[in-house]
Amino acid sequence: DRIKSGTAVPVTPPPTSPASHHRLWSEIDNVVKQQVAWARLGVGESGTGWQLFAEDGEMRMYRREEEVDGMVVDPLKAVHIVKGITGHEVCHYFFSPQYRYDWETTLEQMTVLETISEDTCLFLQTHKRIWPASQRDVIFWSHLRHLPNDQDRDGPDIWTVVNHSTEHKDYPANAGKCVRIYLTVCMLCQTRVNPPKDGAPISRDDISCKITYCSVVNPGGWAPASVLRAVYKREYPKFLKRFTAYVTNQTKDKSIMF
Ligand code: 16C
Repeated sequence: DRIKSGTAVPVTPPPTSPASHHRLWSEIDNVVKQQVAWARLGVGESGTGWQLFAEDGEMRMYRREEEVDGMVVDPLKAVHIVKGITGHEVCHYFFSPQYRYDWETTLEQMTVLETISEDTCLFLQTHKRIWPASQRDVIFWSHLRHLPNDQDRDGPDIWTVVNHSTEHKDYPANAGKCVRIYLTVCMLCQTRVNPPKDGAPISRDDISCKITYCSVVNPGGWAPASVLRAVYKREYPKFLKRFTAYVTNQTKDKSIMF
């Protein structure tokens, strides 16, 4: 009301994200930067230290065997190349709550606890129980970010989604039937475009997306190591194949979202 037309309004630089005034912002920004750097390293030329445990077409999944206090926390890195989709599209479907039940097969219930901004949400999820362990739940913030390639004009932009565990006063850990798990997940995407020679518009045949998916999940409480390793060896490949097929299917008749 007090700003009448013609009144000078102080100009402040725009925030990097609409979420930048939130209490979690400095953590979000730090974890995202770390995770992007970690994902960009890939598994190295020779894959040193990384064990290949699943392979299907262009998809490769690697893990390191690690335990903390006797609990399996094996870090995972996966790389995949999918034709016909962009990194922006992959991240849009991975981040947005309205699609999650379509592709997340281990999910029992998802609640959006807070929409911090259009690129940042707080989620509570319960997942299916694995016998003989207790059911698990998780609270995490999820942040979608576009990193334009300023240095190398021919290099691809990056689109990324980072999910990282946090706490919420209304949902204390291990208070009900679920054991709280702790996770850090990064989906990092680079789109490659093969420009058509005749100057024709770019079609889905001309694009592919390189996906790097990194994850560390701490089961939060007792679960047999053999069961845990058997479950993730089955579930991670299933997830990445199903999810990318979902994105391909959702986007095939839509215009390309670069
Ligand atoms: O990144 C993924 N999804 C995101 C959006 O949901 C988000 C959430 C990740 C939750 C991953 C942990 C889920 C563990 C639940 C237990 C598994 C139930 C299996 C049921 C079989 C009937 O980042 C995609 C995530 C892909 C999930 C792969 C599963 C990884 C298992 C790790 C071991 C968890 C410990 C379970 C202790 C009993």
